[in-house]
Amino acid sequence: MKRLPVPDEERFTAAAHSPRVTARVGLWLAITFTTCFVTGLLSHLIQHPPEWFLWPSRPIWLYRVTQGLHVVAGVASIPLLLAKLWSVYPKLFGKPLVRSIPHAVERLSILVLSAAAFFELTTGLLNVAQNYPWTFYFPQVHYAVAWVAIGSILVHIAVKLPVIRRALTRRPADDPEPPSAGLSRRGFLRTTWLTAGVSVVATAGATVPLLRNVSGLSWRTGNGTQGLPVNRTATAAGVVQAAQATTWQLSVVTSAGTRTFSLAELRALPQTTAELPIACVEGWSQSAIWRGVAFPTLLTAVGAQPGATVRVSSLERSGLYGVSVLPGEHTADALTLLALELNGEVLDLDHGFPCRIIAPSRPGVLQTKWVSKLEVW
Ligand SMILES: Nc1nc2c(c(=O)[nH]1)N[C@H]1C(S)=C(S)[C@@H](COP(=O)(O)O)O[C@H]1N2
Ligand SMILES: [Mo]
Repeated sequence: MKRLPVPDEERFTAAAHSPRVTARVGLWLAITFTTCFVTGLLSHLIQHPPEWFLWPSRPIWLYRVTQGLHVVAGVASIPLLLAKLWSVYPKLFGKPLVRSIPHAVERLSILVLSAAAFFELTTGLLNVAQNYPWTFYFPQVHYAVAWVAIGSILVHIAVKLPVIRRALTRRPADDPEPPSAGLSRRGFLRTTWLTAGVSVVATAGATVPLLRNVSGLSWRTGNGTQGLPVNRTATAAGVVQAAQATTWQLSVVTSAGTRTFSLAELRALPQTTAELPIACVEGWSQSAIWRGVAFPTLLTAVGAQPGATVRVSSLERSGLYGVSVLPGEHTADALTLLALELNGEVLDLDHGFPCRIIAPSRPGVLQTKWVSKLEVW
């Protein structure tokens, strides 16, 4: 007698190839991906604000938290995604390849979803680890693919809802562990949570001061002059001479004309001291004590209104971060500083000497260093 061939799908006997496991890991993945999407969208909007968008300057740690969450949730997603793919991969061998139109849509959406998710996690991780290997290309593509990822996740969840509901509501007694050598479902899930947890702790120190010493992978914290990391040095920015020139002055352009200030004149204005974090889009953040001229003070001194929009230009001509715009919420905030000092010393050249922007709840990329011109709109 001829034996029936074993269906391909059933050759995979590990306990973790089960909807119970897939749905549980999937639930967590949905949470981490949504967190990444929302916080990433916020970061994008802050850097490219449309007319209707308003990002508050308080609490001062707001961006530090949203961007820290972005990176931590992204890191946690890596083991979760791998675990989920591992639990479902035998399905890829299911035959026939396409059973119906909905089934075809489902398979296609899973392909797009996995590709987009992998792309987001690897580009994000490399960006965090390597300090802008793709300066310009990265943020745009990472942002565009995020929409593809979230869209295909929604399709996937909609299609799978009945399976997900069944898998999450059935009691283990109704769905006993299959007899199999190797890791049980529970063991697999525990290993997955543990790996995700360890990954989080390993990177969270980049933004959570208490974890700094246990986070092996908290890149770029504490190294750099005056106790703060430096992403772009004065040498890399090509501003060493211009920043130290005795002729340096700050131009402030208003509708009434241009006022210039020497460094001594800036120092003679009333000074404000504030503890504020630098919160880089890469996820690291670190607090420091800054001292300088508050924007409301500076704007009043040139006859402009606090709350006006200010365009900030750096001495740096080549880079992408040489110009930034301070919106009204920030120029009206007494903690938005044109900083002259850091941690009790004159600003180091690498931190933006003679002066730099430091404002509460703002991405690091917008904390422009080596400022030379302010235009008040
Ligand atoms: N002119 C200029 N300002 C800049 C940058 C830059 O490349 N050029 N990098 C920004 C980025 S990405 C960050 S995170 C902060 C880091 O500030 P720090 O080097 O003082 O820590 O500076 C910001 N200011
Ligand atoms: Mo940054």
